[in-house]
Amino acid sequence: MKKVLITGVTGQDGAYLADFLSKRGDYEVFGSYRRTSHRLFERLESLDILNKINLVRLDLNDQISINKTIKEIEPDEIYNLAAQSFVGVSFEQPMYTSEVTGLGAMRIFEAVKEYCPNSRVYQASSSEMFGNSPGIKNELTRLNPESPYGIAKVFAHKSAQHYRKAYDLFISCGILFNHESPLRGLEFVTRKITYNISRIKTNKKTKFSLGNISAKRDWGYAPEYVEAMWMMLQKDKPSEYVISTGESHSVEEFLTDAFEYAGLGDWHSYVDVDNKQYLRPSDIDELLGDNTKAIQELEWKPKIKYKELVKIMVDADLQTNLKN
Ligand code: NAP
Ligand code: F7E
Repeated sequence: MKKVLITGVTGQDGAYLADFLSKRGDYEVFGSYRRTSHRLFERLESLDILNKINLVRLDLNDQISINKTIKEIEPDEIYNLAAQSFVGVSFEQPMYTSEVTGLGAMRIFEAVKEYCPNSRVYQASSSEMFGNSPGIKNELTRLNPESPYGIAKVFAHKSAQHYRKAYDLFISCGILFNHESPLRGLEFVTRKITYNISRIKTNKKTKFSLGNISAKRDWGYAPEYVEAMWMMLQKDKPSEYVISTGESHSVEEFLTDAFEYAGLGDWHSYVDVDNKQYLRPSDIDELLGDNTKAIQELEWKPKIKYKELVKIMVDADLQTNLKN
């Protein structure tokens, strides 16, 4: 059995990756979480895999816990998914975001260099690093971040490349575009829309607010994206890969399609937009990814595209809300 460590196993991607790897049958899965005053394993429970994961306590702000974990487990593969991942909050907490999302990744690479240099490492890079660089984005597009989160991810991405070159570590970076699912955090725009639709449908709410609905994103399906992470670590050499669907849609389109699919019709009577609370000091107009390298070198291809994703997320939230 190979040993794998997933940092951020309580998050959306951590849960799906743990599910994928534990079902393969050839991995002993270790997943890291940080100590809180309440239980935070609902995603792992919803996938019915909590008892398949060896949970370890680790905080990306604490080098000691990182060193101890990596030294003790000596993982064959490490997926660094932990981060302060919400772009909106990164404007309010730029230093904290830099500590966790930026320096936190470097702390992992440093521990790998010292204690486990043969581990293969996946770093969760992000399309947010491109900012408003023009056109469709690939692995060579200029990094031009528009948020403290994007800046922290660039730091982590460049650190990954540095540790790879200087110390010959196997670190691959997945430049993932937005990927969503029924397990997406409630504050991200797609889930916010589908969750609120389910509340409106069940008469628990009448209205909600959004910010900039003209922004366009390349939205894919999270369970497929975690498989691409694994594929990257099975290659002979580490590299960077854009993972995207190659289609972009605006928040307004998502809103329109989700309301229509849920049978609520026109969203205008339920949603107020351009609400100051949700507008960012700077935003990215459009993120659209060119996934040619992933298709050619990883033989990875997205199957679930935008329309199907809207349906999956609306159906899942409606089902859960009808039960509660
Ligand atoms: P997520 O749902 O927000 O999960 C983030 C995970 O990081 C959670 O398990 C969280 O723990 C953990 N975490 C936060 N701060 C930590 C700290 N100081 N120490 C240790 N763990 C900490 O994010 P996701 O959507 O699964 O994304 C996974 C990774 O991919 C992130 O690095 C994100 O930035 C990156 N990414 C995501 C997307 C996307 O569209 N989803 C696209 C590109 C890149 P708690 O549960 O305790 O909060
Ligand atoms: O925003 C606009 C918002 O927060 C998408 C993270 O996983 O993907 C994600 O970051 C767009 C933005 O995702 C609301 O201004 C309008 O233009 O769902 P989001 P994000 O910022 O693209 C990248 C690739 C990551 O790496 C990140 O970790 O939607 N928007 N109104 C809104 N966004 C939110 N959250 N809430 C609103 O009310």
